[in-house]
Amino acid sequence: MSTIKYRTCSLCEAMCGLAIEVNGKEVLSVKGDESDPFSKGYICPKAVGMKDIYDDPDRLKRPVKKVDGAWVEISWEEAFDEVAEKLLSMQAKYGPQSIGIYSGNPSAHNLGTLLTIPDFIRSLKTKNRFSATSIDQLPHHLAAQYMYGHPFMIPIPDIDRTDFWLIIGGNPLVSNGSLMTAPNCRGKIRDIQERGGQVVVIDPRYTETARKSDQHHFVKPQSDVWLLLAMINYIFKNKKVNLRHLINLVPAEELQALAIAMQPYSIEVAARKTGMTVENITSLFDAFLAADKAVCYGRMGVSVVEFGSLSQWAINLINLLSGNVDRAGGQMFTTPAFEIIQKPSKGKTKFNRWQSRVRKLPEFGGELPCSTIAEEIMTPGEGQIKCMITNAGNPVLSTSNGKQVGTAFEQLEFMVSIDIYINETTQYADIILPPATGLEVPHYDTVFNLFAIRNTAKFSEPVIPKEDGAKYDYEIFQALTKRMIADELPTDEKVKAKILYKLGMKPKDMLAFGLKMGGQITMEDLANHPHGIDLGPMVPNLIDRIMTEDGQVKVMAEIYLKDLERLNKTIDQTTDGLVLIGRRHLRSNNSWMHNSVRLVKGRERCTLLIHPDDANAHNIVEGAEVTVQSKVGQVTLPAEISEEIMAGVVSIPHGWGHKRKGVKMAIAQAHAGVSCNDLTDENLIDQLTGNAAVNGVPVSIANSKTTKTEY
Ligand SMILES: Nc1nc2c(c(=O)[nH]1)N[C@H]1C(S)=C(S)[C@@H](COP(=O)(O)OP(=O)(O)OC[C@H]3O[C@@H](n4cnc5c(=O)[nH]c(N)nc54)[C@H](O)[C@@H]3O)O[C@H]1N2
Ligand SMILES: Nc1nc2c(c(=O)[nH]1)N[C@H]1C(S)=C(S)[C@@H](COP(=O)(O)OP(=O)(O)OC[C@H]3O[C@@H](n4cnc5c(=O)[nH]c(N)nc54)[C@H](O)[C@@H]3O)O[C@H]1N2
Ligand code: SF4
Ligand SMILES: [Mo]
Repeated sequence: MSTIKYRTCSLCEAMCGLAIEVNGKEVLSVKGDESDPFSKGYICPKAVGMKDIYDDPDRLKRPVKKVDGAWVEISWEEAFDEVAEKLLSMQAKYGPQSIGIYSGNPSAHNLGTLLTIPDFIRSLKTKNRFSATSIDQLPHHLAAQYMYGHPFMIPIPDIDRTDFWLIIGGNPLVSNGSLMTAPNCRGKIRDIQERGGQVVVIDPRYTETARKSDQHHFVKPQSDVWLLLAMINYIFKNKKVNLRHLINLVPAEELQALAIAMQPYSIEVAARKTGMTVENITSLFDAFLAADKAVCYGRMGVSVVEFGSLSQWAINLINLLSGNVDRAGGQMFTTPAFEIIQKPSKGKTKFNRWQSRVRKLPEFGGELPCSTIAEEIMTPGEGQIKCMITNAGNPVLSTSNGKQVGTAFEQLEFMVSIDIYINETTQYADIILPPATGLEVPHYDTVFNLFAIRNTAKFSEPVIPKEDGAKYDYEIFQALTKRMIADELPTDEKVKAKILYKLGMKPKDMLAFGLKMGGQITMEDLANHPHGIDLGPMVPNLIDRIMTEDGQVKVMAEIYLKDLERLNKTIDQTTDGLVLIGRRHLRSNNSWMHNSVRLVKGRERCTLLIHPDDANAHNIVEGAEVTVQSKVGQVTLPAEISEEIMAGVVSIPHGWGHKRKGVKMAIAQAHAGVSCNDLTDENLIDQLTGNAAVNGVPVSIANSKTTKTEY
């Protein structure tokens, strides 16, 4: 007999409610949960991918070890013992820095991982910690840290109540929002328009979101920062600063200094850099400032670029100065039931406390930029990484110059991956520890509720019990941590028992504790509401919550002023050749969901999107196999000629490139595509944070053939 179970989708940030029909261990259907107070029945095509992952014959269920080049199954105990033994011997032989760890995107969607991985990482004692954060959103964390006092105090656009939504370098119709958890962005845009508001998109591509917006402007990649700074200057020049209730939080002398610092950034310069006209820029600024409630939102197109930090700082400032922070319809701060923001101890800015060994890039939140992984493995000397752990990440496809990362992994003495597949990254591991995943895992979003446009809460029990002998991610981390610290435990039996008790706690119990501390809801409330609980819209709270040392919003910081100097040096810089940007597709999720037939079927998606003028200039015809080259590598893929991309810009989606020796994902390999990160350059970064710059990479066309070639 079949039953319906309710669960939050854990694939992207949108937290859609799913209604899943199961019969025992069989998944019959995946639909949207109409009663979910947040997503109200909305889902995207990826949701059904949850079933495909569950059913995937290529998914690993037991630990595997590489023996003479072949994978053999081993027991969990053997795997844990061997991994811990190897890690401890590395620590002893080369010192703790010899271990590197990279955590990928699904970690942020995994309650167990989030609550247990910190202990494991501490047990490694290494500073060589990396994650996908530094090829994604470091600029947002830096701006939150400097302006509001905590890296997670990222202000969220209140698109449910805004009248004017300015979207710069984001494609929420496809991505369903990022650092803005908002299911059904299509519906949200329609709602804004129906209440008389406007949506404006600024993007080098006429995107799916742009098509539904009221206005779209093409903009040259990497140039937005000039537009954003010009807007701040325009606000000052036209005396439009309106801090409303936050007036006492912003020191007047800082505002004055900011106004002076912004003076060089004119609309004329912005027009020259972006390719927009002076008239279009001026009317855009005027329309934004005339709206009662407006919000400027920028995502990957202004985060993973060379001036990502300045851009995200500027976006926060535009919202603040125009009176749109901590107010309905502007940028607001969430109050999740499980609060992960703790007041930082005074003066403890977790930024640049140490630097990477080779390139001296700054640490942020205890992590180093992932653009440094390969060099930290391949450059000999004290502190060289000799052993790597990857967890829920695929850096060979997802980080800059990924091919080089693969080459580096080949040189390691030992590598272990906690992952469900033998893919482009984990193929280099000596041991893979595969957790139960997706529908088999209990779920609560501790991270994405923090970024959600409305406060809600939902706990889901596993839809299907994990198989006998399978382990959750958290069980893997706990088993490894216990082994790592076994010899360091105190002799006092009572203290020892306490430490071990804490290390063995179930995520559900930790969640219960966290909710109790938050004081909004209990586990019992959650159990009584399988569709989720609505906790209402975001509310103004900044005056009470601000976490800077002096309780003031910091609009000026030395680090940004210094970075303006770096920007100013590029004022006369022009690009002659083509520049590469990325794109996402509704049926793709970064690099790891291409092993589902229904998600990869249809027209080839890993194409080189190129403008007709550029295609003509290079004698490229539709479908021709084009070899694109950058400073670090080349790829060959079919051309898709379209005016939806700006002239001078080409686009390749990331997350493809599955045809590599050693990968064991049959469907993905049959729809392989190429990896755009074989073109992105690990030296192209946002210098301030070390965040990768994968949008705006200079490339050239090396070759084009009209006949299709195999790759
Ligand atoms: N050029 C370019 N590069 C980009 C981007 C871009 O826009 N352009 N985007 C960047 C962004 S925003 C991100 S977030 C990163 C993502 O980069 P990564 O996080 O490195 O890559 P993913 O593709 O998310 O890989 C997820 C991995 O987790 C595994 N996995 C899935 N479920 C589970 C689970 O339950 N447990 C465990 N242990 N493993 C699991 C999958 O098999 C896969 O190996 O890519 C970045 N790279
Ligand atoms: N379907 C699907 N959904 C996803 C994901 C996925 O892989 N697939 N990944 C998830 C993850 S991990 C993340 S972080 C989010 C990302 O969410 P988004 O940021 O909304 O997604 P992107 O498609 O990367 O959008 C970036 C946009 O910036 C534009 N762009 C590129 N360079 C520039 C530039 O220099 N200036 C401007 N103004 N625009 C530029 C691109 O054309 C693109 O439209 O999506 C999440 N949701
Ligand atoms: S939008 Fe994201 S959360 Fe919603 S169903 Fe699709 S993948 Fe899942
Ligand atoms: Mo991301």
